Amino acid sequence: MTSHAPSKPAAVKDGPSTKLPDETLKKWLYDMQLIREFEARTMQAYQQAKIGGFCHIYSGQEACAVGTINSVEHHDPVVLAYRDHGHALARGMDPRACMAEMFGKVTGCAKGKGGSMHMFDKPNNLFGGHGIVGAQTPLGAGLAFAARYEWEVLETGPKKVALCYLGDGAIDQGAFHEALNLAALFSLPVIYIIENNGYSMGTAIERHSANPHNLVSRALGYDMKSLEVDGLSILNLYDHFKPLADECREMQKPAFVDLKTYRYQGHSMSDPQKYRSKDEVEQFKDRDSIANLLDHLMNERSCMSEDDWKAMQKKIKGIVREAVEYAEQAPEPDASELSTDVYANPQPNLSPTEDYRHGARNPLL
Ligand SMILES: Cc1ncc(C[n+]2csc(CCOP(=O)(O)OP(=O)(O)O)c2C)c(N)n1
Ligand SMILES: [Mg+2]
Repeated sequence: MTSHAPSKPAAVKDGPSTKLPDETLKKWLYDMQLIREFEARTMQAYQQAKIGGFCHIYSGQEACAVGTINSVEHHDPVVLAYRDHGHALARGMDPRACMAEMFGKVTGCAKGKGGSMHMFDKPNNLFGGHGIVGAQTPLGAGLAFAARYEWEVLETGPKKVALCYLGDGAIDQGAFHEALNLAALFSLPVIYIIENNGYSMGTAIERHSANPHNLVSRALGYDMKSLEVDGLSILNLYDHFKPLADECREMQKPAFVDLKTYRYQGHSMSDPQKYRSKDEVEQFKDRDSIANLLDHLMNERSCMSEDDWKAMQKKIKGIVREAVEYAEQAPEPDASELSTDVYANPQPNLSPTEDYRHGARNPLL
């Protein structure tokens, strides 16, 4: 049994979330419930063999994606691991494109070629889900390098901060530490967000990681700012994460965040979950992030009624049902698509300047 999460959410006292309008918090509730409903229908479609391949469900972790993505600007790049449907929806991906991708259909966000683990959406600055554990961590540094280079050297873009998500199972990967080192050395504006759900597949964090209750100590080794926060309360998360994200953008420097969370479903759709008890899952469900925010809106802000909540749930059910129908009806990709998109086209606006290409000193050092 994992013991990684704090026992109850920390209270919010005059944090930045208290100044947010009711409508913003209602939109967060909507986004979290959209993810929850989307995942329920994804599981159903998977069980009906309409979705194939690996599929990892995000239910339980919704506050992490919604709280962090809403702490930054839409132009800030996001890169993540394979448990990626929730982030894609929180970033604004059309649920139909997300579902069609899982169905392997041509109208999916990656033309049906990526599937569940590879949600990619350039217009929404979402640089993909990645299946190799930790593989996205150097990409996070690279996205931050490009962003800072565009802002500082080319003077073609605003100050940005990149968000790079990974699981607790990725923090002991070599690539992760190499990326942290470079992010600190080059002062890259990237936040490494550990969605610490306490398990790497069926292995509890106490069994897969040394010093499992002090993940932020990894950041100390790189003299990097860090934060450990309860990721089940979206308000608490926002109150701590938002100022950090603002600081990373302003100072153009990296940070490391240990977000304590929990997943309700198994690691993937084919996990019998023998490594944890039903009681443990129920204990976390008692602290559910959606119920937590709903309670705040109904009883503390008094800006939502039972009927409002029912109407919101009904609307979301309709949107997700429509996404499934859209995915079912969309055409399969043509066989000729097998040999397209294998290599990327050069990205002229990300090319280094001539000086830098010919071995000049890294302009960001
Ligand atoms: C380099 C590498 N090693 C092993 C795997 C197999 N694998 C897939 S997911 C996973 C667990 C990762 O857990 P975590 O990072 O905590 O993410 P979570 O599934 O909890 O979101 C492992 C070991 C892999 N995909 N890549
Ligand atoms: Mg994990």
